[in-house]
Amino acid sequence: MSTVQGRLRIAVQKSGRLAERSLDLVRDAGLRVVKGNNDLLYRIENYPIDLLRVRDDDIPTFVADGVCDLGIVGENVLDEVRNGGPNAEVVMPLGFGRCTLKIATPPGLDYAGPSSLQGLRIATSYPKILRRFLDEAGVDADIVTMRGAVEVAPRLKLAAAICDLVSTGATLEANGLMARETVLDSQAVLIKAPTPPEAGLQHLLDSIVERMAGVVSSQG
Ligand code: PRT
Ligand code: ZN
Repeated sequence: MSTVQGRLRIAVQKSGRLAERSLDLVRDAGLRVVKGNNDLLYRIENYPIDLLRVRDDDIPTFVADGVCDLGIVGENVLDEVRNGGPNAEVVMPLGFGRCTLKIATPPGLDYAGPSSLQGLRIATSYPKILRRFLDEAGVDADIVTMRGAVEVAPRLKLAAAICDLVSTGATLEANGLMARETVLDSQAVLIKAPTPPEAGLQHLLDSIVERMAGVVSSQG
């Protein structure tokens, strides 16, 4: 390793639902994480690797641009951020962070399938994924993009329906909403840059991926 000039970078969520499990995976793969004095960057002390700790929304772009070599992010975010240019490649699903993007409405709405959404306003943090779903269903509806608190939109009359992530269903229930359609099943995935790492780091990258795969498969 002494001839290696650079360091690999792995993008992980700084704080939130994927943060802890992402660090666990890194540690279980044999990487010793040391917290630096810089909150954005953790160092791996036994390999030339750094963890870049960022908002999950930034991870697909960092990896697509090759600013980071690997990343851990939800399929929902990866899908929403995808654009026309070179994209990050999915290496493997990681078996955590499972959730489902669902369309939900108040129970009073007479619902007989996606066509019942025709002409309605739907609030979501995932406008691109929702638009694709509606287009495929041949439904023309208005999408209102909200960064958070999507579940309160119907009560505030901001929208007639929502499209939001669901795991236990407690949030929908607490807000008196009924799940109507599944738009996307999601879990955390390992992604990699479309371009190889700088010279000398490919072998390390391959071995990290291999060990992570071992950890994931041992967790069944
Ligand atoms: O700050 P940053 O941008 O990094 O984080 P964030 O706030 O955007 O995301 P975060 O930490 O909330 O979620 C990160 C990822 O975890 C998501 O992109 C999903 O891939 C995954 N995940 C798994 C979930 C959930 N389960 C989940 N239940 N993300 C969000 N939720 C929310 C949902 O939006 C709703 O508000 O939890 C609520 C519903 O949960 P239940 O259990 O009541 O159904
Ligand atoms: Zn986010």
